[in-house]
Amino acid sequence: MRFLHTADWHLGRLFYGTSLIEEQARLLDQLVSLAMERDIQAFLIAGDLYDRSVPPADAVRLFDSFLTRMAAASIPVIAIAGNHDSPDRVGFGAQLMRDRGIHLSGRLDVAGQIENHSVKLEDEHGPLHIYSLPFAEPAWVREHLGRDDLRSHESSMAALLDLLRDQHPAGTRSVLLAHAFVGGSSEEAQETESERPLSVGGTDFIDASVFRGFDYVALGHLHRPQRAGSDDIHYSGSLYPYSFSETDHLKSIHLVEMDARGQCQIEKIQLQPERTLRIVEGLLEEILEQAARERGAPGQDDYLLVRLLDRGALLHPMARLREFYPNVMQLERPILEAEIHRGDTSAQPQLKRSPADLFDDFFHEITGEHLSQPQQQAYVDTVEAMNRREREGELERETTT
Ligand SMILES: [Mn+2]
Repeated sequence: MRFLHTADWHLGRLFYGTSLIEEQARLLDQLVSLAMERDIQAFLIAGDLYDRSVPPADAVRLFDSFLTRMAAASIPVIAIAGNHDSPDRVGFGAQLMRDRGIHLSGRLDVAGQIENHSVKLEDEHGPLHIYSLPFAEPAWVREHLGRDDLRSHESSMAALLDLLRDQHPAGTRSVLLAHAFVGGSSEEAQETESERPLSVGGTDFIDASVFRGFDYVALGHLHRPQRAGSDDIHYSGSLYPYSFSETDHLKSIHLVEMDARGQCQIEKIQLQPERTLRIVEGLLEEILEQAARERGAPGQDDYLLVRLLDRGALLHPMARLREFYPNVMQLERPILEAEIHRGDTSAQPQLKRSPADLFDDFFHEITGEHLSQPQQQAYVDTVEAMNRREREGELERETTT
């Protein structure tokens, strides 16, 4: 069995207010060509199909065109909703599309039967069962399974996987699609700046051992391609770098070849975006001189973070840079920032702190006290309820991070 594993497309993403839809469309063209050339038997997408629960029309059109091309080529597509997707919107028409080999899992619904979350494919070695678990908050799983003990992402996932294992025919091969934060340890799992945390308070981390028994686990959520605690569990990484913390990633797609015993050979195929993200660092005049020399060379319209190492005032640096580099998205002045924040150790690491910790800082700033346990819980409950409403499409969120 030969299949492609990809994830975190984030179609419709805005990057500093600029739509990336053209880049995304070109990359999907590459994926379709690859699927045909390598004669794959299934195409897996492990969540975050869209960037928002209410995606822009051009993103929906692009996904529609992708599915249509795959159906026309008779290549089965198995896709799940991620934490950025609206479960019901992703699930629209799912029953109708199944007959055409398009398997979309939007809302998690495993009570009693798992038909909507499993696809049986055949190859020369026999059957292969592909299970798809869309992202679901522990609160939903708890209610859905009527299990009051499920309080964490890890215990919820473990309960769902037990259900799948119970129904899996012994001796046959299996693949699982999931959207979660998984690894050998939370320190090893490498996050970037473009993932939205799955949990506001508490931990969203799931130990890789919870996934034992599946021949291949195709994960989405972490945007850096990586192995997750075991040789059978992988993140393909995102379609495109969605933050400047990802400029060193080689974004790729996993071509997986599974043998008769379920052993997998993985080939990472690199994606070739036309415009990419780059960081340019130096003195303003040096950067401008170099840009003038290289005028017309490829890469000038890449999306840039320019880190200016000058001291003192500069006149219109952004406008001057954009004469050569039209897509400068962000300017940084690390030396000035270091001077401003000298002695203020909280300035930089704040980026890495959880929303709950930041809120506690704010509360402390205002009241001089830290949040009590019940207050902390009230904060977490409120934000989680807001996130849930946003995914359900009841609350429009204008800005995406
Ligand atoms: Mn994502």
